[in-house]
Amino acid sequence: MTTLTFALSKGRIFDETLPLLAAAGLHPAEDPEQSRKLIIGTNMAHVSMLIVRASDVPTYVQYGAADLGVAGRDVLLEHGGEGLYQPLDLEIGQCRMAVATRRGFDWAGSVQRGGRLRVATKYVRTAREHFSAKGMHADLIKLYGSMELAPLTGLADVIVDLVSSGNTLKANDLVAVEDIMPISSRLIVNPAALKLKRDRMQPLIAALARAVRERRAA
Ligand code: PRT
Ligand code: MG
Repeated sequence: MTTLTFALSKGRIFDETLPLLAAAGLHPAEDPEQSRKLIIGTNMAHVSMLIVRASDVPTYVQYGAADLGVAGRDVLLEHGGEGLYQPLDLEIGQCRMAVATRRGFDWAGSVQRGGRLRVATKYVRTAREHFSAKGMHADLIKLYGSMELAPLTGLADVIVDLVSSGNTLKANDLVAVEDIMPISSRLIVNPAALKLKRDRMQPLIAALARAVRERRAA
């Protein structure tokens, strides 16, 4: 019997994917926030879940260590998307990728001058493409967390980060000066698994697509 492994990250992706999975009839046997298990069974004997870090989900699926998964568009752009089929926008984890600066930073002037900018971000690839398309020279500084601190400490002039409510920026005296793109989470699938496990995969993808449509209509 073919089995399916589904890679998910804890936190907002898991929480927001759960109702879609439930609508597709799939229920994890444990709560990953409570359990230390990294492989979690489900009510469907042939489906199990892998709990991995958000930025590792595309890697697991690309190499076939997981058959499918859920990843943010931000994460997929940094990964590059090689070896991944992306059949469905799940419309969860919605936010936007934006450029932010310290309140009072002369962003308009610096764009006009086309000068050098120091940019701190976790999203180096996306940031590089964005500034190069604007014809601006960006010195990129890779960070792994709390980008908001960079402009406050003089590490960078601007950051490229995700913004949802805007509360984090506000609390740190930062302002979004430019939107780069809207972000949401996508279903990603290993192309070989899609072929070899089509009988198991197709009904699950179809059920998730239906759940997304129903959620949108609600
Ligand atoms: O935590 P870890 O380093 O393991 O990974 P991660 O931080 O990438 O994972 P997680 O679970 O925090 O985020 C998973 C995915 O959720 C991301 O890849 C995005 O696609 C999506 N998502 C949606 C967000 C946000 N909204 C979001 N607001 N991810 C992060 N944020 C952060 C943002 O970086 C900023 O620090 O929340 C803060 C801003 O929020 P507001 O509401 O104050 O504007
Ligand atoms: Mg996080």
